[in-house]
Amino acid sequence: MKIQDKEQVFKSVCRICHGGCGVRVYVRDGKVVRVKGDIDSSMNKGWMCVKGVMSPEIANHPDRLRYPLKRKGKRGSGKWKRISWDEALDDLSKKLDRFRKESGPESIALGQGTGRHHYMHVVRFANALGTPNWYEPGLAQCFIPRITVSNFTYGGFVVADYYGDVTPKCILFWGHNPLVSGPDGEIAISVIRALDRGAIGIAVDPRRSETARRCKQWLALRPGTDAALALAMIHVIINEDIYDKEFVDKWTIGFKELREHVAGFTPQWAEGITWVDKKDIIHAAKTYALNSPAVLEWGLGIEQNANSLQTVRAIAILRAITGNIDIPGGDILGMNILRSYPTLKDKLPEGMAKKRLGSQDFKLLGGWRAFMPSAHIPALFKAMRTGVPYRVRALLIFGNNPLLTVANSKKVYDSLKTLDLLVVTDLFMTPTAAMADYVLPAAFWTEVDQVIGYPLVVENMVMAQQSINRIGECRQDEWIINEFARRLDLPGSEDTLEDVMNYQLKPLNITIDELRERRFVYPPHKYRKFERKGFRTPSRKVELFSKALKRLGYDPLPSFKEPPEGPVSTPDLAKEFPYVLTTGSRRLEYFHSEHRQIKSLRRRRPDPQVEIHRKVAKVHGIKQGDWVIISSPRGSIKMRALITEDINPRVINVEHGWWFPEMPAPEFGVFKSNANVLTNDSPPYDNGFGSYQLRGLLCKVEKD
Ligand SMILES: Nc1nc2c(c(=O)[nH]1)N[C@H]1C(S)=C(S)[C@@H](COP(=O)(O)OP(=O)(O)OC[C@H]3O[C@@H](n4cnc5c(=O)[nH]c(N)nc54)[C@H](O)[C@@H]3O)O[C@H]1N2
Ligand SMILES: Nc1nc2c(c(=O)[nH]1)N[C@H]1C(S)=C(S)[C@@H](COP(=O)(O)OP(=O)(O)OC[C@H]3O[C@@H](n4cnc5c(=O)[nH]c(N)nc54)[C@H](O)[C@@H]3O)O[C@H]1N2
Ligand code: SF4
Ligand SMILES: [Mo]
Repeated sequence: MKIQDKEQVFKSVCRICHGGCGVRVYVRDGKVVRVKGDIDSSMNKGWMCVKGVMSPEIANHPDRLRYPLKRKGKRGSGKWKRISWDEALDDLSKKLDRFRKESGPESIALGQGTGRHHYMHVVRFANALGTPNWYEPGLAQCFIPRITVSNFTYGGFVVADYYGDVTPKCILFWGHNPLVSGPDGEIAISVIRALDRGAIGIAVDPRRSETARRCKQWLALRPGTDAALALAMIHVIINEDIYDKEFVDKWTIGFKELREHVAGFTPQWAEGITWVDKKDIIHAAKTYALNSPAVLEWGLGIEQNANSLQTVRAIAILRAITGNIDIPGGDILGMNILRSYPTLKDKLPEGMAKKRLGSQDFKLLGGWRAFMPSAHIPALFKAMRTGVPYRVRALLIFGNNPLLTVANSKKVYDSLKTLDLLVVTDLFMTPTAAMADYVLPAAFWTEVDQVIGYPLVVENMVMAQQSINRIGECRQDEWIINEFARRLDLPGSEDTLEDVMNYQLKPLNITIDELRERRFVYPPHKYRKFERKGFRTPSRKVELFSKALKRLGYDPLPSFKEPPEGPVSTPDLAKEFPYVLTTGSRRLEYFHSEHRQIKSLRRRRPDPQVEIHRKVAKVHGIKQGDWVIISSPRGSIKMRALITEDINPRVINVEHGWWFPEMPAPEFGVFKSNANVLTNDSPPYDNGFGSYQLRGLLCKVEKD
């Protein structure tokens, strides 16, 4: 056997999703040939999801971008010229320098996707470059409401405790399907183990999701009405006197105000709004309150609406009045063992924060009280199209596919067309990349170095991901950003990625080299941290009534608001579009708009699917597997019918992220089955975060 034929094994961490599955990566001739779950990893004990297992097919796919490309001919002509990294970086740095001198750094926007290794490095780049305008398509629609509300209410973000000796007795899954959409705070296997050990599951979800199928109770509510359900559950728990009195007395403020506030929010009231039977509301509230320790697994279902702040607040309060915070087997506050990423926020020039698009309107997304101030996407894309309040000339994207993942895709298309410069860094030629002037090839997870704080935001443990091999001229996004920073002589450009990782690891007293050796650091978890110094809120208690929110001009106690588009708010529209539309529930095989070109995954799920209740399918003469036209006031798309009993009969669910790599460039069928052709980016938005409705809109269906 020749020496190079030998298989080498490396230990690392899969990062196709936000997860942290410990893995063994088998490499032959510099190529990843196999990835296996690592039996020694306390996280996943050898388990992996199907995407992770298919990593070699993704890593070595013939369509992977391998070299920097520059557009030849007209934008979107699909003609490219291969260029060197030096040429790409030199050209682009000159252009960026010109834009910032001619039109100010705010005319350059940075875009990125969800929770990737380079996330905070893009924020660092924005600050160093001096632009306040960076965005991510999640944020207002994903995670920022949960993080911000947790910070205001309990002084820190919480995650379910599946890691200690105590198993939760009850798991309330609220708009979350962790058996498939793992993970933000857990991997599916942890949830499965807890359910197997007897935790009682309750699911609040218009669909009987994979997770809901494992639950004792399924509340099939009307999308977008979660706040009403949560308020009624608070009402029941207080009225039935089953709240945790000791915790409430000692560790909360505003209970009296809350009690008065929810007096009218009866299960009867909520039944009319949510379409959930009042008996089921009472039963769910009692089960959750009487089975401590309980965890509340909240997901996207509660954020993708125009009342995200108060919806998330109402649900957050449930944890507090039942005393389930930071106890073994409950929802635990983070250990936050890393030093925060050096984002160079003090380098953003004075006055720039005020120029951040949308920051004046949505203080919790873009203002000074924001967790991680970013631009409001509809405001940013509008500025591209209209030049109001100023022109946005360039957009540099690091791993985001806005044509698929931002609301109202046709408007996104019109916005991108107006740019003087569009640069996309990605693994593959996506429909968004095909519109670019320059396309840069990104590194896959086996080609990346990273310090991972896990779970997201709470950082109870730290793991190392290591670059194992290299494909073509692909480069890690942080390297690309550092090369721009060096050429533009930006602050911080002297720091290498290694320096940044070592900076993060300082509190643990280890270096990145040592972490790679040890693979992870997982200090014993400390519970009831609040008993020493209180909660990290102004009152040092859980703030059921939030004075801080009141001062910012928001309701200090949560309320329900009808979704702006829906059968109640827009009854005339509902005559033409009689069903409530929800979008985006995840599939195991795909991560958002990714993986449609990966044959082993596509084979398992070849077509986009629309979930329709059996009774509705019958009314419209739709049979299993038929192509169906789904229309909203914004447009129409086609998907195959998945006829089921596992959905509220008045609700239609469509997958998101669908494009067809096998269809002709440059569009790759981007408007054919794309959920965001149906969604709306127009006001009204949530008044704190600027969230738009991706769930709870109106639609109609007909056979194609
Ligand atoms: N209708 C509807 N729309 C939604 C949602 C919904 O539920 N419904 N969900 C929203 C949510 S929660 C989110 S978070 C967003 C996600 O939105 P995006 O982050 O835009 O989604 P992805 O398709 O995962 O990622 C975009 C691109 O990143 C590339 N990529 C992967 N890894 C890397 C890397 O390391 N470097 C670089 N440079 N590129 C990489 C992928 O190939 C892909 O083309 O979508 C949002 N859009
Ligand atoms: N395989 C895979 N895993 C992923 C992702 C992926 O694309 N693929 N994306 C990652 C990202 S960025 C995120 S944010 C997470 C999201 O993961 P989750 O938070 O689990 O989000 P979803 O699966 O989109 O939706 C969860 C459930 O909400 C239900 N739902 C829809 N509308 C409503 C509503 O109005 N109210 C309530 N209560 N429920 C509703 C849906 O039917 C669905 O079952 O997943 C992450 N993990
Ligand atoms: S859940 Fe799947 S994609 Fe996510 S880290 Fe684990 S194996 Fe990778
Ligand atoms: Mo997300």
